[in-house]
Amino acid sequence: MTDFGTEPGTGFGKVFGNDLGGNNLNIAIVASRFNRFIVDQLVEGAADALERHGIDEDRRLLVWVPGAFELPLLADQLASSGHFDAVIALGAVIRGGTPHFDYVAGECARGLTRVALDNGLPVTFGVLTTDTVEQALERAGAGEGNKGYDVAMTALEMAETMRAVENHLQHPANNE
Ligand code: INI
Repeated sequence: MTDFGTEPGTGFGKVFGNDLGGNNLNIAIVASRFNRFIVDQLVEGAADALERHGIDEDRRLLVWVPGAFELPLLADQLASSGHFDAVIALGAVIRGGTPHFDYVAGECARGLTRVALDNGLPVTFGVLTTDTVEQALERAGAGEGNKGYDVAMTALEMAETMRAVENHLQHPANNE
């Protein structure tokens, strides 16, 4: 059996998570143009988080698609390319103006989950699903109230965690 050593004071041989280092990560954003005045703000929030955590512009890619329903397909193309450590999906589905809200929002969420699991890559869900435009705008504000910012942070943490766990599983002795 592999001896993972002991992380002092934690009760575990090894602990991973909570690392937002952002070292040398390549990050793709796929964003939907529907309700673009809101999604633009999510993209800005995500870019701000990546900037603050040292992801240089040449390590960031942004792809626009027509609507949230199209996000999973592009996310899959990006995730399966082998070029990225995480994919961030951004969009806004608003019930007020969307009779087929449940289909668009539901299939988008389901599709993105599948992309993450099929590719073994973090795909974060930055798609606002709200009853009104006002609620969506509240979640796309400046700083920490911005869902784009939040899911970019999640993408960085997940990418770092998966990288660290993978490295540890491949070479446990190097990480003691
Ligand atoms: N797409 C969205 O991203 N948000 C919405 O609120 C929305 N509404 O209201 O319908 C929406 N519809 C378009 C959908 O995502 C697809 O682009 C379209 O059905 C073509 O496949």
